[in-house]
Amino acid sequence: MKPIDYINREDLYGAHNYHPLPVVLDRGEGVFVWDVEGKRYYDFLSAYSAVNQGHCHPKIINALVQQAQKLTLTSRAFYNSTLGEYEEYVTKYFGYDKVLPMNSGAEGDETALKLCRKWGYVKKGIAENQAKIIVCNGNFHGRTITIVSMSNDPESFGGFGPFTPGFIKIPYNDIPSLEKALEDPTVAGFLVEPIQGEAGVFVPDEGYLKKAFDLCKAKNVLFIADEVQTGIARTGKLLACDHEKVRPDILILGKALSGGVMPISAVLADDDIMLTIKPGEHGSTFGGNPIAAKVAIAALGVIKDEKLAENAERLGKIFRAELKTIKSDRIELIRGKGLLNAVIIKPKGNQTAWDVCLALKDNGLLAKPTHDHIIRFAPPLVITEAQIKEAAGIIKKTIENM
Ligand code: IF1
Repeated sequence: MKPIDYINREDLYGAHNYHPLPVVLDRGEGVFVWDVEGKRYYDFLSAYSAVNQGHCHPKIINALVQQAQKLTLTSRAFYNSTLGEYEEYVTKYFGYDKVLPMNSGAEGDETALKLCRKWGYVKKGIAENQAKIIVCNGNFHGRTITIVSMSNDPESFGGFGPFTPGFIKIPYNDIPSLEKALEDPTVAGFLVEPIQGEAGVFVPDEGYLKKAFDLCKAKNVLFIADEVQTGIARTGKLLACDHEKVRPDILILGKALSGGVMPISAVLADDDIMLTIKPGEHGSTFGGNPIAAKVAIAALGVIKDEKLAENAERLGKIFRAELKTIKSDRIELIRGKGLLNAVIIKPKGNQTAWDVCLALKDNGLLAKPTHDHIIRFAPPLVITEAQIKEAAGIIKKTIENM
């Protein structure tokens, strides 16, 4: 089969809810992926930051295989020998009393929303069905009906109404708007991405998260951080909130919690919040399954053992400095934190960021455009200094030649 045959088969039998770059991947190891013809690429998407630990990390794959041969799923109708081990590990790792395990990032966000509302009624005393949650324009929290109800991007919500009520939308990175929204006594929570990923790696002003957190505290409102994409070492700290020493009341994790091996998400909170949800009120068939438990322990272990937060912090600085040496009028702005970066491309004729990504692919580096004019660069965090310099060289050569 040729690459085009794989592409046509997906096109014929799969729903058309994606428009992938025309490359057919077959194998991955560390920072590299290979296509079906054996060509090697730097992976500068890392499956949207799920593969922070690198493709097929041997320690994570070993945990997966070992557990898969022993016990895969019990459901939560019974106790098992792995869930408690994971719950103890992950709560101590991030410093929370409790964890609620789910699968996808969207489920993590949905869980956090339910938890926040429940806390609002049980602890804050908000009248039944009145709880509101403040969200930010430009957000991306997933694809469910409730989550797209929070979105102001027509591509996400258009055609999918009616929507879930109970959200107040304010501009991101705007403290006065938050202050105003917080005047409503029925507000239970503020949900925020510490850096907006889908919006094009939009980094808020320094101090925004801390000020927002303090304002929430003053109004007895829960600060909920969606660190599904920014968390687990991606931005140069374990959590992006750590840059401002903010400890979210509710923390949502996903993606790299499994190192890209399977869908694993988690919501972390202290007892005062988490224990407002009682038996039977929330759950998931697969959430916290034995394979996920072992995989997540291994994936988090790799982050610490290989000092991936430190690596992301150091190499992120080198990467942005290298990109700034690109001599091209096509580059409008380079921004990011750690190894979550984006380049804003000025359109030239009818050439867009998509065309730049096609040229990068031809030169052996995979990245994905977002919003026509932004390219996200987020390699696995196991990348070395020599590799990041070589990759930056590919980007430089590609853009300068366009
Ligand atoms: C797709 C973007 C990235 C997320 C945050 C929750 C979720 C995501 C902050 C939901 C998911 C994804 C999903 C992916 C594209 C992608 C993405 F471009 F859309 F914004 F990563 F940058 N919170 N992000 O970023 O997690 O349910 O998917 O596990 O194809 O939709 P999920």
